[in-house]
Amino acid sequence: MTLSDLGWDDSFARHFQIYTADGLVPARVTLEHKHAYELLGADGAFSAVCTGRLLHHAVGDGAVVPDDRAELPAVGDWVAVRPRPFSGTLPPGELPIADIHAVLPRRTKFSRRAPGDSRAEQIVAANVDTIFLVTALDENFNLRRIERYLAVAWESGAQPVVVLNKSDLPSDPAGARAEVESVAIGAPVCLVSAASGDGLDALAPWLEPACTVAFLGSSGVGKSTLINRVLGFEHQRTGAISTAVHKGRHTTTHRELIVSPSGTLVIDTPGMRELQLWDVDAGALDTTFAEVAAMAAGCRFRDCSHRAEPGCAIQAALDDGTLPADRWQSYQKLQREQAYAARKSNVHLARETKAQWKRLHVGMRQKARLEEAE
Ligand SMILES: Nc1nc2c(ncn2[C@@H]2O[C@H](COP(=O)(O)OP(=O)(O)OP(=O)(O)O)[C@@H](O)[C@H]2O)c(=O)[nH]1
Ligand SMILES: [Mg+2]
Ligand SMILES: [Zn+2]
Repeated sequence: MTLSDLGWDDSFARHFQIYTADGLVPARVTLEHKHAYELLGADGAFSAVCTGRLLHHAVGDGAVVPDDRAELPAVGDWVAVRPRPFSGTLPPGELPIADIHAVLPRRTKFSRRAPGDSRAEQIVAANVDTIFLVTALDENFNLRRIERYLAVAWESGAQPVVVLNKSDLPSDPAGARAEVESVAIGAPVCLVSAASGDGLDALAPWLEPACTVAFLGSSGVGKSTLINRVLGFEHQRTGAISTAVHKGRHTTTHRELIVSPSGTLVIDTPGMRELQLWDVDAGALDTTFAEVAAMAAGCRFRDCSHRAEPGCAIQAALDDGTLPADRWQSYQKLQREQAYAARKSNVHLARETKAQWKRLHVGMRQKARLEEAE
């Protein structure tokens, strides 16, 4: 495999230039364990760990700064590595080892607030071209969740495509699709059944060689089943062994990048229980809710709060039903969450800046003292 088969391009090559003199080589992260990674490069696969320096930089000056986890490699990342020299032959099944020295700037990133830590950003997948937002047409079906996923997907920089799976289940799949189309502005909607194979051809335009596509969505919607279909073989075991409370289910536990036989770079992810916004800017919300933003532009007052002002286009649209009340509520909810996330990350940023100043200051004082002593 060449680097371009793995999605490498001129822009990554430019960012990599500073590492070539050190004898580092580029590779892409294909699997993320807790503290170890698997990589794929021009010379094949590696098992890899981060250098102390990368970890140290990532976690700050001794103190663990959770936000900076986002600076550590994630699946889909391009990294600069040094393969460890070894002689002889490796035992079967074992990969040569490499040390990760740096993470190249990401072209796109899908991130969320890390569960259980409101200040930490978690990168779900990096350098993705297309995001398949997978929902199942079963009891999991929820328009509001789709809006939430779309907002994060637009922010990521990748193209979102809504994949409605399990079209074999409902009595009116076309009706469900129309409902989704009414909220998924700017994102194609594909109706498929991974079980029967129906509609899968519609995904082909995004499954080009050397393109990276990530499957995201709640647990059990059929991401791995769809991926097995795309690959044409069973990479991940899926499905229920016993239906009793998900016991024995082959639920995906790791984020993983798989190269399909036709050369598409496919990322499987474990189902997400919560998708809390992380630094989604107002622009991504306005893309997701394009028609709401357009309506609001028609309000008489530019700073209209859309509550009781005269000439409020939003209130008028709510009254005559052009704007469904639950879509408006969903927009407001995500807006509040976005404002909250922005405040949180600003507080953290302010604290970081202060810490940096302090370090700089201490450094300067030390230098002055040394100069005095000389
Ligand atoms: N009826 C029906 N069932 C499906 C379809 N696609 C997947 N399933 C079933 O849905 C269940 C979950 O499928 P998975 O592919 O494991 O779901 P997943 O999204 O990968 O789940 P996690 O790995 O936990 O995130 C399995 O029992 C599949 O057989 C479909 O199109 N129709
Ligand atoms: Mg899975
Ligand atoms: Zn208004």
